[in-house]
Parts: sequence; C-alpha cells; structure tokens
Amino acid sequence: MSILQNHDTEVYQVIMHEEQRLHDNIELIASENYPSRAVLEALGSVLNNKYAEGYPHKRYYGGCEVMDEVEEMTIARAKKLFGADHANVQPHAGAQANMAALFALLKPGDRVMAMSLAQGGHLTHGSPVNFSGQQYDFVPYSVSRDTERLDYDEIERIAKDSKPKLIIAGATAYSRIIDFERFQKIAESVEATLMADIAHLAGIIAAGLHPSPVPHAAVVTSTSHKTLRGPRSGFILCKSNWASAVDKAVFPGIQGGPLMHSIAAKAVAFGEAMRPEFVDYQRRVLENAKTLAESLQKLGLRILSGGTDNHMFMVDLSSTGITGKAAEEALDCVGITTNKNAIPFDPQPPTITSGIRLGTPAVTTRGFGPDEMKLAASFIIRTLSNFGNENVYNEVKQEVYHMTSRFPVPGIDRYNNL
Ligand code: DSN
Repeated sequence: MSILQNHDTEVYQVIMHEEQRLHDNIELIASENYPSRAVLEALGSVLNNKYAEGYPHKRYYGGCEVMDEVEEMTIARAKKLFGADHANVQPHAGAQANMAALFALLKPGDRVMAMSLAQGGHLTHGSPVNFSGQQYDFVPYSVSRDTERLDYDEIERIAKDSKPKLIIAGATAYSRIIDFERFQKIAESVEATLMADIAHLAGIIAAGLHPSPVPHAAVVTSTSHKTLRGPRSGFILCKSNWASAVDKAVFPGIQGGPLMHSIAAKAVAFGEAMRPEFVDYQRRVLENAKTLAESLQKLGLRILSGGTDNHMFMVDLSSTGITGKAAEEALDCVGITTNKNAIPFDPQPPTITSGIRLGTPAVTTRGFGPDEMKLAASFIIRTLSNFGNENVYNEVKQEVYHMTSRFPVPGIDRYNNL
C-alpha cells in the first residue's frame, strides 16, 4: 500500500478506513468473506492490463499466450473441483453468469420456474425489475408457510400445471439443504431443463458438505466470492452438450474482454478449495451457523424453519416490533454488520423487511468459533432488546471491539499477512 499512499492519499485513506471497518466489526453478511492475500495479489496483478476477447487459442488480440495459460488453468481447476464436464470462467459476476445461462437455455418469452426474490430467490430469477423477469415468463415457487422449507410436492404440482421450459433451483436466503436430485426428477417429469444457482453454496458443495447439483443440472451458475472465498466474480459449469451455447452466450453474447486478473484470482481460490484445510473451514462455517442460530433461539429470537443446514439463516423479527431495516441500523451502531432481508410472505416492503439474514463464512475465516458465536448472539440480543439506547450501544460496541481485536483479518497486511 505504500506506493498508493504517496501517489494518491485520498484513495489510500478510504481504503484504510475500510480496512479499519473490516477489522473492528463482526461481519455477518452471509454473502461476504475475506479472501486470502494470494487471491488479492492475483486480482491486483498485471493480468489486469490485457485484452483477451475470445477463448483460449481463439482470441481477437495478439499477445494472449499467457492469458491462454491462465484461463486454461482456471477452467481445469473449476472442472476438477466440481466434477463438471465444462466450465466457463469469464462471467464478471453472478448476475452475468445467470444472464448468460438464461440466454443459452431459453428464447425470449419462454416460461421458467424459480423461487422469487421475495421468497429467498435472486433478482435474476425473474424479478419484474430485472432483465430476467422482463424477458421471460417466470412462474414463482415458494417455501411452505408451515415448514418454511421447499415443498417439493408443491413444486412438482406447479411444474405440471405451468409446464416450464426451465426450472431454476437455488437461493440467496434459504437455510436448508436443496434437493437438486429431486429438482431434476421434477424437471424431467415435465420435460424441462434444470439450472442450479449455487452462488451461496459453492464452497460448501466444493467441500462435499452439501449435495452437488453438477450430476443433475444441465447448467450450474455461481459466484466465487461467498462461501468459495475467492474474488468478486462468477463462473458457469455445464454438461458437454450445453458447452458451446454457454460459451457463445458469455462471449460474444453479453460480455467483451474477460477480466483476466479476476480469472487468475479464481484459479487461486479453486486451488485453495482443493486443500484439506478448506473442508475443515467449511465444517467450521456450518458449526458456527448452527451455534449462532441456536444461541439466538435460546435468547428468544425466531429463526425461520427452526434452524440451519448451511452457512446462513434468517431471523424473523416480527414479534420484537423492530423492522429488518431498523435492526440492521442498530446492529451497525454496535459494529455488527448484517443485512435486512425479506422473509417469506413478508408484510413489509423490501426496503424495510421483517427480517435480517445472518451468515458465518467471513467470521469463520477470521477464526471465530462457537464461543465467539455465543458472544455475538448475546451482543445482538442486548442491542435489539435495548433498541435506541445509546448507552447500551456504546457498551456493546466496546465489547465487540474487544472481541474483534483478538482476531487477525486475512488478506489485510496490517492485521496479519495471511
Ligand atoms: N447480493 C447477493 C447476496 O447477498 O446474496 C446476491 O446477489
């Protein structure tokens, strides 16, 4: 950082402020993580400088021999890590991966079934304000009101009624195992294709701790920065018969030059995910999520579906009289970072919500274990049950800082060079 410090103090200062925030706060956003210094180094490398439109050995620019090596290495690692026939590692992010997958699999106007954003799906799974909802005919499926889990019989019934061309399995706010095999059986029964979006689950799936959709789905999309702990980016896995359509949809369909520095950083993350310590990390992510959910439950908060099988869960705040937005803001005041999140059948608008979503990938990377999860739960309860009380907020903030200052932040030099 010393070059930037002298070169542009203003930018240097804001980065230092963010490092400080990352160090001081407890990061409980389910979709965030701390990638390794090695991932950040690849991201900040000279690979940023090169145009490499096209694919390995079929480029539209000269001087791409190193780019070919980088991209082939990343593709090979993605295929090996997930056991996939084909990988496209060029999508700039998860939304681009989903856009390319939909372009490859569908024609405008085709019918698609997916979990709606309001139920825990994703913006690109048919939201009316997104290209997906505007270009395709989406039929949503929900969780059951009683169990707050996916009801596969009901999903099958909707599929039989609506006869979609594509079914999307995957979520951003669902804490239970997703039965991709059952999804495939449902898709097969109505002659639909199955696409899985594993942006949240990718690291857990790579570690073998959640069933993989790769044997079942035609196309699997993902990000690389959530549980997978890589750069902020995306990728697509697919069966061989979809390879050409997927590649054409990514480039030239929706993207120009690939971000080669990001592709190299994905290779680093895939390499890290093949190591035994990554499996151990994912086990601890799951254990921490369970401990945090159980501790909050014991202290009186309602967890949707009664718990979690993965790295995250949703807290229903309805009975507290505090909205998701107000809870997010109160927790920000004490140095606990979360996000408001609509809960299924939420009466509040998405900018307010009745819930917050909590996840443990980042705190686990930082080294927090069950003891810290129990403490974090007690901080959350003290903050929310003393809503608006600045004195209590200040006390809790001190205790949060006392806890976070005992843990280094991976990827940040001045808080340990990991
Ligand atoms: N924004 C991501 C998440 O937080 O889950 C989804 O795109």
